[in-house]
Amino acid sequence: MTGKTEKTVRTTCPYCGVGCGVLATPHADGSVTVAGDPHHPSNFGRLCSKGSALGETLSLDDRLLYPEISGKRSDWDTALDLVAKRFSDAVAEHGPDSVAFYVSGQILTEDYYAANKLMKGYIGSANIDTNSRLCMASSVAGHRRAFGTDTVPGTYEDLEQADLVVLVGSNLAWCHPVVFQRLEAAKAANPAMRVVVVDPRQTATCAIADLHLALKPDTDVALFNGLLAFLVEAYATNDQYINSFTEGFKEAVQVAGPCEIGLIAEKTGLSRQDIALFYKMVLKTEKTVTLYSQGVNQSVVGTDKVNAIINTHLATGRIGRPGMGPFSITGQPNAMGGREVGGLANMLAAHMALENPHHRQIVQEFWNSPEMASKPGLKAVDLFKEIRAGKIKALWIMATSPVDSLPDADSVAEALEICPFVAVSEVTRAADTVRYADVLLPAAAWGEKDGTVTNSERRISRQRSFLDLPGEVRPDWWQITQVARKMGFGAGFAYEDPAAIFREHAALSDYKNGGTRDFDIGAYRTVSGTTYDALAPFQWPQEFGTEARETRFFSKGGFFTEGRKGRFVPVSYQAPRKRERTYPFTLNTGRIRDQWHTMTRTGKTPRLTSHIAEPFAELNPDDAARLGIQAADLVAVKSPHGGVAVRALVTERVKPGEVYVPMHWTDQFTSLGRVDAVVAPETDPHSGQPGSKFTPVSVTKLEMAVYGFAVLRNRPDAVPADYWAIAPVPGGYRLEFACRETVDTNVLAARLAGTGANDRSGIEDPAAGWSRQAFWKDDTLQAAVYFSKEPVEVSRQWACGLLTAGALTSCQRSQVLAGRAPSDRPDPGATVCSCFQIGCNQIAAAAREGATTVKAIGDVLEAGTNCGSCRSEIQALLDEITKENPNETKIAQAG
Ligand SMILES: Nc1nc2c(c(=O)[nH]1)N[C@H]1C(S)=C(S)[C@@H](COP(=O)(O)OP(=O)(O)OC[C@H]3O[C@@H](n4cnc5c(=O)[nH]c(N)nc54)[C@H](O)[C@@H]3O)O[C@H]1N2
Ligand SMILES: Nc1nc2c(c(=O)[nH]1)N[C@H]1C(S)=C(S)[C@@H](COP(=O)(O)OP(=O)(O)OC[C@H]3O[C@@H](n4cnc5c(=O)[nH]c(N)nc54)[C@H](O)[C@@H]3O)O[C@H]1N2
Ligand code: SF4
Ligand SMILES: [Mo]
Repeated sequence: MTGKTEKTVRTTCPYCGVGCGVLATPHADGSVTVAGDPHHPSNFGRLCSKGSALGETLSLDDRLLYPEISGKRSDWDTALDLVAKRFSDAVAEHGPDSVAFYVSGQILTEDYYAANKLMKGYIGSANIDTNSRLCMASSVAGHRRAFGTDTVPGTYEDLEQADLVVLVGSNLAWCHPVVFQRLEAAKAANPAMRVVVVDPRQTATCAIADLHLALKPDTDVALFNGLLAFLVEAYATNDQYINSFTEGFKEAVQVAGPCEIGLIAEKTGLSRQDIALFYKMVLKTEKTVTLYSQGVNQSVVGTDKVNAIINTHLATGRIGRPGMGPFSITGQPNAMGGREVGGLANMLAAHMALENPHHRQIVQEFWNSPEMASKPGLKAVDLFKEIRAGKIKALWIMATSPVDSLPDADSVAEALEICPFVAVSEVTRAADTVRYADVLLPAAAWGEKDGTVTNSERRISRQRSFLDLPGEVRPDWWQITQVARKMGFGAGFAYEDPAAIFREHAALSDYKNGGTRDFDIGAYRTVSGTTYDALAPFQWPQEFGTEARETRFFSKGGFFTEGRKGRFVPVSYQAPRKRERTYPFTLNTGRIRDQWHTMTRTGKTPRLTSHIAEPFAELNPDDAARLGIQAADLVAVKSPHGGVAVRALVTERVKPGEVYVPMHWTDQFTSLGRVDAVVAPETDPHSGQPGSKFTPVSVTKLEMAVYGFAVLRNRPDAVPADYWAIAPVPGGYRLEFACRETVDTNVLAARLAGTGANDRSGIEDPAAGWSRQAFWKDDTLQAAVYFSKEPVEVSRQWACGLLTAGALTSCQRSQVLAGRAPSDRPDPGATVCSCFQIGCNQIAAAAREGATTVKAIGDVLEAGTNCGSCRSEIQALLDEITKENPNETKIAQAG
């Protein structure tokens, strides 16, 4: 990796949909410094833990640098010829619907535009779908039902200006940390502001909640239908808004039924008091924002959840004005850009509708397209079912790892085995889906590519390159353009740079628009390369001839339905599936603070893996006791589709009957941790989005004869154990493992330690079943391996520190075998603050010394003072230490 210059470049973070501006400075030694861009209107200089660690994730380890065919190095011409030929042959023999693209909300708008144009306008099929199907599809469907188009009406500022923020199915503190920090700061400045969290689980986000509604999974529609009825019965609706700008109100109210708090309490499992309190807060507060994310979208009733929420905002007219509105926050950096170019199988470019013949005509005319798709293509889950059934002959996957992230993931892997031709564009070799590629196309990564992304508040920002392209990697837009040309579509794909694509995209958005469509960035339809290079972040719409400005939608109607009215959508509550005897738990899945999806980038840096280094299942203490599971035991979580083996994390944060497993771990980091192998492939009937947060599962203790923990200088080629999980640490790796049968600990330890040591020491007590072994190169530790009959109780933070401790004295060497930190260096405990590597024991100690606020902890330990992502966890720790029941006091304050 080499920097182009030492010049600081303004770019945008490649992770979440907050879309923070980043200042990146490459240095001559290959390192890159990153800082928040103080001028970017999304973050004003802030970055979260993932953004702050970006510079540490850019190494070329495991990077794909050259095209490969069947696992052998090739060259671009041969590889692209083959892709073009296999697609053209399949189309010629089996028709356009026999091929497909599966793309991602992590490619840039220019990449996405080209892919969508090639499939829908030139190949003539709508078989292009994207991982946004797993992410935003229910919001898209809900928006289109209510607004006639996929529009997010508000802005981030609304959250700051609101007096009530309702977070539904969103762990904002961990998943959109910078927006969370903006909210936190606004709440501190406005003591009247209230925050309500609606989530079955107690999350880090609850640290700022005045009220946490831990409802039963998938009962949100009952809660929001009840709210609509409550507002109607309290005469709190905005009749002028309803009458002038909307339709369908009466029917929606009728279907929602009367507000019977007792019944709602029964359905949702919430107390009557909490429900009444919540409803009254909404009633009283004009400036209400309801922000929602995957607890809403990823559900078989996701679209209904979205409309149940939107109905309450239409009924009160609280939409599109400062401080109010329904707000679907996006996950990926370019989820919105993908929607703008029509990357979903049922959409058309520039927010036009595939099912609308007039729209199809506009796009075909503009593209001068030979063959337009005329019916929706296959949505992701169906697409992979069809692939498995042999119907799809050629598939191109780009910037997503379906064998990890799609439900019923083992069947997805089988589908890829069956598919006659699979091309994968990727940046890394260490991604599970790469195994299934016939052709591997090395893609340019963040820092190497140029283009635009759109964040959750419709703000378009530039990603700019500041590194040279390593090896032969090429950006995704280039790959698509080349294949299109080789398929004979050169005239439509004459682009020489991303600016040319952006210009065309902008021109299409204003082509025959005249205010009939929400997405309009006509102001950029003639943008020059230089202006594009210097493009400052702007919000859409920005019509031709207008200046960039702050924009909101629908305060005075102007919806994009036929009659320009907003639509109330009647939604009836459907009780979630009952738990069966064999699968008595509900599996909930999602994210953790410091990892990004399948960890191909965030899993590379010790700073980010130090927060949580192993896959886990959060289990309620009552369930754990009943099942004979203790903290740190290993458990199997299984459904009829598949299973995972993960560490038990026994916690009150989840309710009895529920279990939470993160989505991040793949075969690259653990033995059996791909949670989507367990998730059922059931989808919402309107959006096709899978219900990734609700799968009936069983949970059982895994009986292990031997447990182990090791710190290793080098990563072993294979771990001969039934369970293992590995993570990088400074100077090497940490490894957790366990074996069902007893093992020869000497042999296993030596296998893990690998070569490189010239000395070995060890102690063991075979009767008690433990053994500890250390491998040395002179006096420097190469590996320390600990075995026990029970989960190993060695301080992880201390042991990991041994790899960077250099040469050790004989006294220190004996401490390694004792498995204990010396008393003058107390165990810091599990890392809470990843920026300053501060552990929970250090925070507890400081709290006992009187530092009982987050600020005081920051003053003494620095923890929480850089990116701030850990502040809600510090607060939770302090609450625990000071033995305050946060929810009770906060409810009392709010009431
Ligand atoms: N650290 C980190 N941040 C990320 C990402 C990441 O991988 N790591 N990914 C990004 C992406 S692509 C996305 S889409 C976003 C996702 O951001 P979020 O949606 O905030 O994250 P999740 O953890 O998937 O799920 C949110 C919450 O939904 C709750 N939930 C489950 N079932 C229900 C239910 O029935 N009702 C309600 N009300 N809530 C429920 C879960 O308990 C969980 O706490 O995060 C983005 N940001
Ligand atoms: N059970 C469960 N499953 C889920 C979810 C859940 O909450 N629970 N969430 C769902 C959601 S919301 C999402 S968004 C998905 C995310 O799931 P995925 O999209 O599968 O996850 P990523 O790890 O982000 O995959 C991106 C891949 O693209 C590669 N890449 C990075 N940059 C580039 C580039 O510029 N070009 C190319 N060609 N490749 C690149 C990365 O190395 C990585 O392998 O998971 C979904 N699956
Ligand atoms: S909040 Fe964090 S991950 Fe999201 S864009 Fe900002 S820095 Fe990146
Ligand atoms: Mo997502």
